[in-house]
Amino acid sequence: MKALPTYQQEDQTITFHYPAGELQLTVLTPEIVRVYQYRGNDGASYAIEGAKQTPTPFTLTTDADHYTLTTSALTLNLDADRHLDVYDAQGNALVTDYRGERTLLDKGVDKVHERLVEAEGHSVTKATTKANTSYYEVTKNLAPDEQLYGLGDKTGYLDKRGFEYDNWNVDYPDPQLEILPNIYKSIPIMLGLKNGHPYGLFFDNTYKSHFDMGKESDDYYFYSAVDGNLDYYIIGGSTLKAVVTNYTYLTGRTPLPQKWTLGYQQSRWGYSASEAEVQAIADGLKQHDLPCDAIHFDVDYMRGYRVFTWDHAKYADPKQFVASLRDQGIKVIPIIDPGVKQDPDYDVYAAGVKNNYFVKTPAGKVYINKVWPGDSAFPDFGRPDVRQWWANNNQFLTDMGVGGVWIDMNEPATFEGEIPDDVVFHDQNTPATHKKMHNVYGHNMAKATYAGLKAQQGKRPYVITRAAYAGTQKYSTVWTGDNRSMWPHLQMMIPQLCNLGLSGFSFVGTDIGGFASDSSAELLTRWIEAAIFSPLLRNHAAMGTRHQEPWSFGEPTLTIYRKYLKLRYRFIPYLYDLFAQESANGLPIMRPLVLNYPADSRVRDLDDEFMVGDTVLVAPIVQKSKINRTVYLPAGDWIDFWNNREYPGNQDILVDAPLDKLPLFIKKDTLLPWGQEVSHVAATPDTTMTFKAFGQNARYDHYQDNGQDFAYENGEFNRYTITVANGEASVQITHQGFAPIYQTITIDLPADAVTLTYDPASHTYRA
Ligand code: MIG
Repeated sequence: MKALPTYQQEDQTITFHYPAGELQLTVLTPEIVRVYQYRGNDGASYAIEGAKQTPTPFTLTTDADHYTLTTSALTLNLDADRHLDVYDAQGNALVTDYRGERTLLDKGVDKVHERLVEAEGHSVTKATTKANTSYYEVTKNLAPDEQLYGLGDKTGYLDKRGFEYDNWNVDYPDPQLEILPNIYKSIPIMLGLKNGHPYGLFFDNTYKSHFDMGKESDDYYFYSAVDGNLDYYIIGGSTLKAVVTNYTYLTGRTPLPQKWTLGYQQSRWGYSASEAEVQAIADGLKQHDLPCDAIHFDVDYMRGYRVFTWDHAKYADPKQFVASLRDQGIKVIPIIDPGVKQDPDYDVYAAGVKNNYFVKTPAGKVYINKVWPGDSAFPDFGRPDVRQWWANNNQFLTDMGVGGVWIDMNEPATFEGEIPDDVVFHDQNTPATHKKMHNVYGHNMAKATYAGLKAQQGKRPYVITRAAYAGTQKYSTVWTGDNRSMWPHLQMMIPQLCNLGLSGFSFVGTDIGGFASDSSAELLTRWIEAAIFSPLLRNHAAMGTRHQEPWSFGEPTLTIYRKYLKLRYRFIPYLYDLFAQESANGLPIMRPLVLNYPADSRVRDLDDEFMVGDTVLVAPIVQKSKINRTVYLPAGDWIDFWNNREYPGNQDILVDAPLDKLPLFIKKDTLLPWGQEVSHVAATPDTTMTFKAFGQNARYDHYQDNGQDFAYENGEFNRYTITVANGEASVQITHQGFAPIYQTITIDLPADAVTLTYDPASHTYRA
């Protein structure tokens, strides 16, 4: 038997001295343990900020052939061969090292044929071998009953098992189908259910890395990286929800957004080419009675695509125009790209050159590649001073009165080939490479933008980014980039947004109607229905595609679209409540059924239904020409939102869904806040709130604040508990800190409605 390595313990970190190198285990909390091996890479995490280690009791014991580290939630066995096996407190295996050799896939192709097939233009998926792609590998056992989730924005299905993915932020023009290994974001958190037991694994390495989620073999999954330290976190928790809460404890949570950001947003690449075109869209929305809170300005508003400029040839007085839209209830969200046009007469470029703010070639010249403005330089966002400069540049936009900033192309994407690996970027203040900093480029740009908006606006910053790394959720919302107007992309929206949610990204959305290619009346209709609960609700399309504004296809599209936008505004107080909870527990707004019902094997790979919070179940039509579908209802009783019909759960039901119907179910004994019918989210606080009861017994916690700034951090908010017991309604104020408290609260019961009035003397609500 091999001898166990010696070890040293310092506080909650134990360093094991293996002949092949040291391995460290650090107990951060009872449910989070870090596994670390220094491999020459210095620098701190971009995903994790601040000290996350809490004083945690644990024991370390020595058995004949392994050490055992035990916390109240996890048991880790580490043997003489560095194999690590992790169990939950009940002894169920969660994450255990695979002992065998990898069995490389045999595709049955000899070298001669491989060359022929490739010459004809087909790609041959080769086995990933140790030699060509990986610097190290972490290979874990797969159980026959094991599902894998998370991984951020990857294409495909809810259960990632059977697929492989890369972590390297890219802007591919190809349709984002399930065979694409990577798109814009790298969020290397995977969650698993092994024989029903939940766990998370977070690989904190910014270098290019690879996940094989049991594609190569049914017996194992593996993670490999081209460089970087071995640095991963084993995350336990008694439920899948607890794992998500623990992961977001580590990497952070989406902060409470401004309330209006939950409103509808209209966009198209091209609108902002003139004031008149934008005004026509605002007029169209108003004329067609479509509620809306924002219009996005794509690259056309700038002067020759120079960031932080506004083309005065197209806009007589941009500031005044932005103000006028604001008066019409519409906020402006301009786009900003990282590439700064190479033009010595342009102040942003000149300042960047003068202060050495741009990334450089190894020879020390400003690195230039082409993007929208032509030859451009790229800010070195890893550096704190560059982030501060970029934050300050946003003053140009905030002075204009914009509502938020949309950041794009920040993978970074370039037109003339990828930036070479060795271009000099900085990791904070230390020289590093593109190879190391690529995957956190968008993250750092988002962080800088957030800081600028926060300082300049004093409001909760609204940033929307395309590229991201784990932890970017603290600074920005995300959209899923350039999808297409095709049914597979509507289908993919559900698992993609659900997996983003499980990966810590709660404020997410897709381009409704599809970005590239031409939309159609039916596709747009089904898309707005399916997306109506996605936190980020934006219709966006590429220049040159068929118009897909809600009125573009005439009737019945317009009427149906309007019906769902109005429904969305009714649900905004609910979504806002979910964000108030999310900022404390990290649980996503839009979520797969498996998060709420992990014990139900029927929902572990369900791709065409999702839930909003714990009580709203959505089963959209995502296939062309369908007018009905089966809906799986999990445990409990369910009420059809449209006709109040009740169904027991644990069964599939067949539901009619003609073009204007989104199948929607509410769990029995639920209360939901029900917003007013408005055209824009009000800037003034509501004086009244309605709650709709589904069933005779329910309880609901509701949150209210000014919906805009950070005053809530000083206690300026109200919390209410609404209770319906045997059909009797009552309201308790559980926190009172926001002066404009509701004057009346109405509870819509199945049979009648009750209105309670606030009594300032007793701080209570009375009939
Ligand atoms: O190369 O700014 O994903 O939303 O409309 C295209 C133009 C650059 C890509 C974004 C898309 C945006 C477009 N941009």
